[in-house]
Amino acid sequence: MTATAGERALVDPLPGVFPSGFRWGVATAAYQIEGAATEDGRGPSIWDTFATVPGHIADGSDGLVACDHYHRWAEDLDLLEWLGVGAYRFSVSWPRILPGGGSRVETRGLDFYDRLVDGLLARGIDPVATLYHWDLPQPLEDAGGWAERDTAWRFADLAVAVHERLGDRVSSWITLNEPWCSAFLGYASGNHAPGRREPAAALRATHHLLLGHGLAVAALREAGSSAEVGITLNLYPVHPATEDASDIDAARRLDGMQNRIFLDPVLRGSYPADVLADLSARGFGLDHIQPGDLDTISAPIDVLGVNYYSSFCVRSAGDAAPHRNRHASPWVGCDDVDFVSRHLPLTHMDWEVDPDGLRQMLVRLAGDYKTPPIVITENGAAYRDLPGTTGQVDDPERIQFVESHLRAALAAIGEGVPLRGYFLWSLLDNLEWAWGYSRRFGVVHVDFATQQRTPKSSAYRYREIVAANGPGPAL
Ligand code: IFM
Repeated sequence: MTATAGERALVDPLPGVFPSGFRWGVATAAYQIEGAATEDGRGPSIWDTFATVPGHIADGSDGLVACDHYHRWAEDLDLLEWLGVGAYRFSVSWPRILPGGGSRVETRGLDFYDRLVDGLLARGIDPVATLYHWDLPQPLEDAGGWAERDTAWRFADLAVAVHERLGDRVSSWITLNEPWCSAFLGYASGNHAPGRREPAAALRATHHLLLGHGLAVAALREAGSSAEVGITLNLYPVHPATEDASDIDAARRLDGMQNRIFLDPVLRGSYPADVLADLSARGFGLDHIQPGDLDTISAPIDVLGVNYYSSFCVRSAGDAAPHRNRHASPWVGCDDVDFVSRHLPLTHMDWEVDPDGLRQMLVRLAGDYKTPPIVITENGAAYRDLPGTTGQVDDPERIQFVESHLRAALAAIGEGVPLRGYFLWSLLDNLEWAWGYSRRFGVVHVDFATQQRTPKSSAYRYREIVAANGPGPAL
């Protein structure tokens, strides 16, 4: 494909062109990088509490210091400028801004994001702010957390408080990051904070997260915001392992609980009928879904954020489900669904690398839904990156991962998908939730003993790709 006016070719060896204005960025999240967990009036979040319980975080670590970004933010913004990205996706820490979970605003918390946003703009980088990336204030969890309806309104309060301070400079808002993780890892399997294993609460949390999204969209619009607003979902194509009807049904159910339970309410204003029927058949009550909620949830959005890491191949285990009694499956009602290896290359997370799954998911979204423009708000991989003898960090697997996924994104664009941007996860090695610091996703290596940052070879390569394609203005 040859670049036309207004388009620039992705540097060799990636053939193809990204549309003019395509947005190139990197992403992070507050709890994973900020540290300074008790500074400037920040209150405890569910992750601070969760991390105190032995066994919850694989390496026994916590977010007290993390990448010390709270103090080193200027150095980190310099890295962004060096990378040449046009946008930076960060999240605001709810317990820094509303430490008690109520309406008392901690201005020192807002001051931090004020400095960050000004620092980005001074470097010519668009701030993309995520309002919730999993760090619920602990007092709200003490009152029931996302399983309680009231939490949705508290989230809208956060949106208002942040918008009041930053709304004059932030032109892109993401309400929630990956509500699947908040609801299902947090409340069903308990692998994530708050560590509850209550499937019924996970379903309530799902709905209240979605409701919170809708209320936050409304609050931003009511505040007169002309910024683009969207939600970020972690989506996975789900393939049946065989043509057997039971495997096809297993794939349908898993797809329902991973993808459609979020996509349909937001983009169609209804829960998928088959998902509701499955849940009712399994005895789950649905009375938390109240009249009018779905209208709120399906308020028009300007952008759909897609986080893509892998795809799933599943089969029905029938009565032989090996994990059924060992640990709860996060996918409520899917304890009898087994994951089948396709012997694809694995990342350090043991996630199968399937770039074409990204193309498939994007094409499906554009075909099945009336989607607004789509942005890949996260894509990346963890590998065992170690500094070499001269201090350099070579990560050829990550380069291959990113390039292959960019090719898949280009293919999707070629098939008519309105894809407008790509944010690499992540700028820095950071606290990978229940894996602690043992899994490195950054294009910049962090030595957690010294906090020294070293761009990996993938950072140099991404810089080259961005330079060849242009950072692009806001959508
Ligand atoms: O680190 C996470 C991020 O917080 C949310 N999306 C997936 C990433 C890798 O697991």
